[in-house]
Amino acid sequence: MSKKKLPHIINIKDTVGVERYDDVFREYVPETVTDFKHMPDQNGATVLFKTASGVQLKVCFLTDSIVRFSYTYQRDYMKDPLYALSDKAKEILTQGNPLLTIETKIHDDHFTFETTEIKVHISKHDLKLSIYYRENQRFTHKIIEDTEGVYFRETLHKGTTEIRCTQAAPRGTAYYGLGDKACSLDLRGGKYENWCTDAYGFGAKTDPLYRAIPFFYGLKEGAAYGIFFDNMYKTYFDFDSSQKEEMSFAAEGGELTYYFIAGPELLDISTHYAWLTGKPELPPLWALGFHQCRWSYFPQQRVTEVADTFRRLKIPCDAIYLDIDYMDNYKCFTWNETFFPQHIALIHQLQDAGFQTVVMIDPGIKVDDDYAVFTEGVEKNYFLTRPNGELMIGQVWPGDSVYPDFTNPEVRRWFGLLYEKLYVEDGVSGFWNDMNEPANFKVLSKTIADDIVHNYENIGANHKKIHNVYGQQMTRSTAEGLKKLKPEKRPFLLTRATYAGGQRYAATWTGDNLATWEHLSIANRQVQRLNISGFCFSGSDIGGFAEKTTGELMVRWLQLGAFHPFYRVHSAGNNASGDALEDWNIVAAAAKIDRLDQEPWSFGDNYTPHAKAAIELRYQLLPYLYTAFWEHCETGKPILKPMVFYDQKDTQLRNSDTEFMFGDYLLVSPVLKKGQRKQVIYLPKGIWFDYFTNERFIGGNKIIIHTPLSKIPLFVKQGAVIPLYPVQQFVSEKIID
Ligand code: MIG
Repeated sequence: MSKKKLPHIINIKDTVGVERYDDVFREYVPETVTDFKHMPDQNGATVLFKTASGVQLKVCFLTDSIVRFSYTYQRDYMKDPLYALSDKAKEILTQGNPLLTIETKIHDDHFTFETTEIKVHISKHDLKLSIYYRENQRFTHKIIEDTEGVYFRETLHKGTTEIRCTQAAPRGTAYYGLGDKACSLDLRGGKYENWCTDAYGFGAKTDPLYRAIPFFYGLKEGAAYGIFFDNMYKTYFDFDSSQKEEMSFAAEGGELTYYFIAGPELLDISTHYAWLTGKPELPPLWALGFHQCRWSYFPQQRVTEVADTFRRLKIPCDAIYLDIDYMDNYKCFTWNETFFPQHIALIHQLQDAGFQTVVMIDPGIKVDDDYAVFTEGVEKNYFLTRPNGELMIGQVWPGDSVYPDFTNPEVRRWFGLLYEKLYVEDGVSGFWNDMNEPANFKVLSKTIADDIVHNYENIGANHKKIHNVYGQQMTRSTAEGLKKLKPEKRPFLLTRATYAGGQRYAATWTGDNLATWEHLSIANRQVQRLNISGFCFSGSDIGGFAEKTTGELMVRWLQLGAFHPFYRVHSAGNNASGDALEDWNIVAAAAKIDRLDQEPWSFGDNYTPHAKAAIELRYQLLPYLYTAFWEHCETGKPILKPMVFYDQKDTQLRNSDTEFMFGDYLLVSPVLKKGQRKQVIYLPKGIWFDYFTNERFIGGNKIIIHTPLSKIPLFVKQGAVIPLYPVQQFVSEKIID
């Protein structure tokens, strides 16, 4: 009799006798409720359920519109520091919300909990839940519903390997959010992953990308809800890819914790989400001006030349960036004295001409016994180690490199103060944290290993758990350090990787895109999506990072970028991705033939005036943008809004991702195609005026607008007051804020 061949990992239920296996898994789902209690002192806002299978659920109402569900099959809940949450939300989670009253009812086979906004219905048989909105006063409008509900899988060797929650995805429901995804606006029908990745040269279908923002909106028949799945592990979202009218969110470990956020307005969900995960501080006004960047401007005469050209051509600009080549051998916090022999004089000279200097700081610290950041960090145990205690050495720009453990509070303090010389003595105004996914060359995973050890606020965790927050905690360290070094200043910080809540610390850009027309559309979608995912202060590399751009593409991109809160030209020039380090000589040789300049004037007289006009428009609109940004900081309302956020009942807007609202009153319709000189635009309800000609249009209709290269279609909503500034060459040239 031949023995049945078993898979490597089998269900513990299928094991027999003394037979042994590579690994064995078991599954947990909630079963009948065996115990139910209100946690003391929280107005009935936190309740704990235990079930026969050992799975428990803690439900906590934070506000009338935000409720947290947390399931575990372990005996106790983890004491996670909750990196995503705002201080206020954390306080309420531990101390309760004194303003909240919850009405609890125990029925034969279920429990119900009511706030002013929602009713939560939980089954006594299997903890499956559904949530209702009011409809004519009564809670009869079901907005979400567990189908399979909650599931956990663990193996004897690995512990938790999968957690998942499956809910209904009724036909007609659209899904939005998830941060920086490059695909079309409505996520329905797709599967997505969150795992911060150095995604050089990504495309519309590349996933995962640089950021992990596990927050989405669902919109069905005009009513919306939000779910923030606060799990730092690699997370997966499936919005009915198999067309069974089911959606799920899953992760490779941890507890199953998510926040349900009530609408029914999409915009209310945005503001509730911002309350939950925090809002940024208002940036300094110069940070909303135009920024010029390249990999890299050096030596220092080249920087002066670029700055002088802006002023000579009268093209407004507020910031110039120094990419990695300002450093000595890619050592963070040092200067290359050959390229920048008088860097302090340079920075002052730039400042006198109205330019702020922004420089890059990477997490990879060069292994070098003559480099104090390395030796001090080693001595104090500040760098990541392997499980056996060995220092973890990776490969990034400096070659052999170590990585600070930003989940250690002491390391965060130390690293944050390393900026002192650059920020306080040298006069650098802003910083740029790159490569903080964290990136690691040479290996297929592009990052460091799952078993690398982190301090994690003295709780301890491996990299598998920390990966998605590494960049976020780096920006926390930087932002807190800058704040300490100059408490009177609002710092400017830009980051590539981050996690939900990271908007409290840094602006973000979409990473290494390409100089193609498709990427112009991608940038348009990504920045809208980042705005509704908490990250308003975002933008793309204008003109495209890799490959050679054209004058027309550059102009169209500068026109779109004028409406992106972060407005920066950046390009790789003739540099190559880290993977191509071996080809360095070839790349250097190519650079001599064509430097691939990407300044607003680099494409000749047919284009420079249009490039300049786009930047001038931005400077005129600065008080309008600053006001919208201030409102965002106060209320959490996004600055850019996909059109469906303008009128969520208008089904024509459901998957519309060309036009968007800039603030509350301006509708922008960027030109995204080569040679396009006419654009068909669907204007939603309301009365609209062409910003440039004052022509009046009635919404609810398609219109056709001529789009010569000089024009980006822009419409003002009736009744709006748009504050404008005169054109300035930098933000405080004529008007002192
Ligand atoms: O491996 O610092 O996304 O903006 O110019 C490439 C060089 C490292 C990647 C960033 C890009 C930056 C480049 N960096």
